[in-house]
Amino acid sequence: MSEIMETVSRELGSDAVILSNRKVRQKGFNGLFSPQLTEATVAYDPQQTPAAKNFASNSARTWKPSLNPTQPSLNAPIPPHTSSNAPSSPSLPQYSGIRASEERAQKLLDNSHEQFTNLDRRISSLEKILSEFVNKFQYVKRDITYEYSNGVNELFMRLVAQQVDEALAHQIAKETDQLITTNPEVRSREAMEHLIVERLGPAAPIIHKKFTQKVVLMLGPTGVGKTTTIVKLAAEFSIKMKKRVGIINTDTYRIAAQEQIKTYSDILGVPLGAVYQMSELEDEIKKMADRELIFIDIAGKSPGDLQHREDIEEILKIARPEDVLLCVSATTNFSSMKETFDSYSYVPNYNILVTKLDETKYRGILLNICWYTRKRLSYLSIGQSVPDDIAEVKPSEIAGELLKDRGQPQ
Ligand SMILES: Nc1nc2c(ncn2[C@@H]2O[C@H](COP(=O)(O)OP(=O)(O)OP(=O)(O)O)[C@@H](O)[C@H]2O)c(=O)[nH]1
Ligand SMILES: [Mg+2]
Repeated sequence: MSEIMETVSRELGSDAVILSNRKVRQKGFNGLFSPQLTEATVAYDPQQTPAAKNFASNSARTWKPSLNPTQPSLNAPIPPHTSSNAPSSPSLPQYSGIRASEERAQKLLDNSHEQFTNLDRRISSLEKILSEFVNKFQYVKRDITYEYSNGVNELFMRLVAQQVDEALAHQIAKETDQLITTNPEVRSREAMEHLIVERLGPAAPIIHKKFTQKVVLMLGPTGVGKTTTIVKLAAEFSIKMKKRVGIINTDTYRIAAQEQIKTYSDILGVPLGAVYQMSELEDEIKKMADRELIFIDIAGKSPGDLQHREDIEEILKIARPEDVLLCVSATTNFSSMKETFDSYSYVPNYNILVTKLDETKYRGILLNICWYTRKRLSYLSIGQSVPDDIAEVKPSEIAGELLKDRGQPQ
């Protein structure tokens, strides 16, 4: 090493730096018998060694001095780059090395570090963009793997865009494919519409038979629109269908709730019974012996509330409602809605009334509900206006809405 240092200093100037060194053997058979060599990589500033300027454009090279320091070019593996303009010095040995002073090397290192950091940043941002892109088109990719035929793909996309559960949309698309394969005369849209209508099942509005009394119980989570819907239905049956209607309110511990339903029943001219304790329910029903339709309203509570469940079970036992309507809001996401349905599983039989459809443009939730619960839809509430904003369920219209061409998905 001391020989090398001496040679480097002499040949390349005192600023030259030895970057690394290692023991090597001469290549080939002779190398087995020759002594070990030391290979050094040296950096120096070509500006300070004018004679070496003609090497400046070359990349890093190694210099292998021989055992004899006076012949440093003996093992130089790379011939020096020569330029007709560049001065050559016969006194300089043919060596190679990184041509930069220590500061210059440091500067280069700093620069490249900065460049790497920038590059790293740009790669990270590209990665982000790419992963967003992949996420966005994931369902398209999954869809493509199914390769539905004859425009079924397009219809499938419309279902998903309407927030039909993807698993359900696939089921329907597959069945549509099978249907049009076995019945080539049927168009894909017709086939899919048929399958949707089948899944929605027939609507289940309240049907009142003459000379009978029917009790209708309205259930559902807090604030979904139970009371408002009862008032709409009471108006529909009393004003339009000329039925004798009564309302029993069991939501009596909230003054506001009592006032709300009292105001409406006064306007409609419909008698209102109030139940403060479940033991009073039977008497209140008896008081309404002349009523053809009795609607029972209950307080909104979390469906998991045990007292609430006991109260409902008590009402079911005493009032024996022929129709139970479970009220859910279309603005609730499907996962939370499933929880609601699960928590009312103790109710033996009910139909579903969906409110607040005016607050969402998606109709997929209606199909999801029927698919998940296997229950039927009774009415749709489509606004706050009493008594107008209530509509009967028309499965073919819902299917039409779900498959409507709305142009390019956003
Ligand atoms: N946009 C819209 N609002 C509705 C609809 N139905 C009810 N509402 C509104 O929802 C709010 C709650 O309605 P309520 O009828 O008091 O709901 P509830 O289920 O009886 O509430 P609780 O008794 O507190 O559980 C009110 O502001 C209603 O006007 C509907 O179809 N669309
Ligand atoms: Mg209410």
